[in-house]
Formats: sequence, C-alpha cells, structure tokens
Amino acid sequence: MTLGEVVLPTLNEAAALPWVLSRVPQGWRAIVVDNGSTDGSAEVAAALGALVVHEPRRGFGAAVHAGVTAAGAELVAICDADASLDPADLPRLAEPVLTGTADLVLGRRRPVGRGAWPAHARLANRLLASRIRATTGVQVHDLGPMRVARRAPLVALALTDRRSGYPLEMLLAASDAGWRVAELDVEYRPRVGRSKVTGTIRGTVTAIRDMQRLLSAHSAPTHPAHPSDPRPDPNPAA
Ligand SMILES: Nc1nc2c(ncn2[C@@H]2O[C@H](COP(=O)(O)OP(=O)(O)O)[C@@H](O)[C@H]2O)c(=O)[nH]1
Ligand SMILES: [Mg+2]
Repeated sequence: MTLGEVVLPTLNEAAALPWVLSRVPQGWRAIVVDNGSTDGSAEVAAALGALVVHEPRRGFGAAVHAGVTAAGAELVAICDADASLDPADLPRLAEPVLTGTADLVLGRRRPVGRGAWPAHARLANRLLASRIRATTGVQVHDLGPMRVARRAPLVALALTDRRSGYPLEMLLAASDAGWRVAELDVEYRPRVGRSKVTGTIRGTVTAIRDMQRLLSAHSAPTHPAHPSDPRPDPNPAA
C-alpha cells in the first residue's frame, strides 16, 4: 500500500536522481516532476521506476503543484531532487502528521559538510524565518523545502504561487488555516549539480522578491479581545 508520495521537482537533476530515488523509503512512491530538463532527468527517473509528470511551465511552485495534483495517497511530501536532502527522513517527518500532533512538518536543515548552504542563502533564510515568526506566531526557524502534510487539506489550501514564493505561501496559508506546524531536524548536504535558486544571484533575487511580495500582502494576525476584556470595543457594531 502506498502511504505517501514524495514530489520531487526536477530541473536537470539526472546526476542526483539515482541516489535520491534509491533513498525513497518503503511505502512511499516517487513523483518526479520534470520541469523541462535537457539532461535526460525524465528518462533516468522513469528507468528507475518513478512516476514522471511533465510540467512545461517553469518554476519551483509550478513543478510542486503539478506533483501534488498528480498524487493520490493519504500523505504527500516535497523534497528537492538534488541529493541535498535524504528521502529516508520522510517516515520520521510523517510521524507527527500520522499521529495527529501536526498538520504540516517542515525539515529544519542542519548543514553537514562544507558548502551545503551558501552564507547569503542561510542569512536570508534566517531573517525570513524570524519575520514569519513575528507575523504569524508560527515557530519556524527554516523555510525548508522538505515537507510532509496530508494531501487533501494541502490541495484545499489552493496555493497560487508558481515560482519560488510557493514554500512561503504554503506556510502562510497553513498558519491562516490554523494548522499546527512542526519542525524536525534534517541533514543538509552539498547538492549534486548546479543550484537553480539560492546558489545563483538571479535565483536569490527572484526568491527574495517573490517572498517579500507575499509577506507584504499578508496582514499581521488579529487577536480578538477576550469577552472579559474591559477595554472598549474599537469597532462597535452600528
Ligand atoms: N528554481 C527552480 N527549481 C526547479 C524548477 N523546476 C524544478 N526545480 C527543482 O526544484 C528543486 C529546488 O531547486 P534548487 O536548485 O535545489 O534550489 P536551492 O535548493 O535553493 O539551491 C530542485 O530539485 C530543482 O531541480 C524551476 O523551474 N526552477
Ligand atoms: Mg536544493
């Protein structure tokens, strides 16, 4: 029985896929979303038994959205296809969702080895996480790409970002929906191949822009006064 499916957004990751797919645990199925690769990623994935979904529209969010849409199991996970994260961690991340203590589990990246996480990306991520904590109250420390949730409620969040704002939009929407968000440590290793997002200046600038836009549009949480609060209602009914 398939307990969960792991969506692997893939843009030219042929060199990483054999290791990544070999690490997909029992009970999990890999969905490789090929985002216009020119290095034979789709063929490698298919030869190794993964379900391959083709998403011609570029963008991290477009790729993940296509994979989540193609999935059908109870749980859905997301993981980079670049061998920086180990799919063998998925059952551990799925545990709080299965036992009902969390609705979304994020892998908090703990770098292993030199060069796993460029300094600028790490700093930007840390600042972003603190801004998320301030705006939402959700206690996250890393906007990490490895995640597990139940598929149906995730689809119901109706996320619209199709680029690098997708991971942030997911967290903001989950927070608005009252989801319990948990973080568990995962090892983060130097990726195989070239980064498409945070390892490049263009990718980083795009990611920051996408995320700034989402955060500015997201209002701070409103805390309704307790009925026993003696202060006058600032918005009295007419
Ligand atoms: N940026 C980006 N990544 C994509 C796209 N399609 C698929 N991906 C995959 O999304 C994952 C994240 O990108 P990556 O280059 O690892 O970003 P980084 O982890 O910030 O360095 C990788 O598995 C990529 O292959 C796309 O159109 N743009
Ligand atoms: Mg990566």
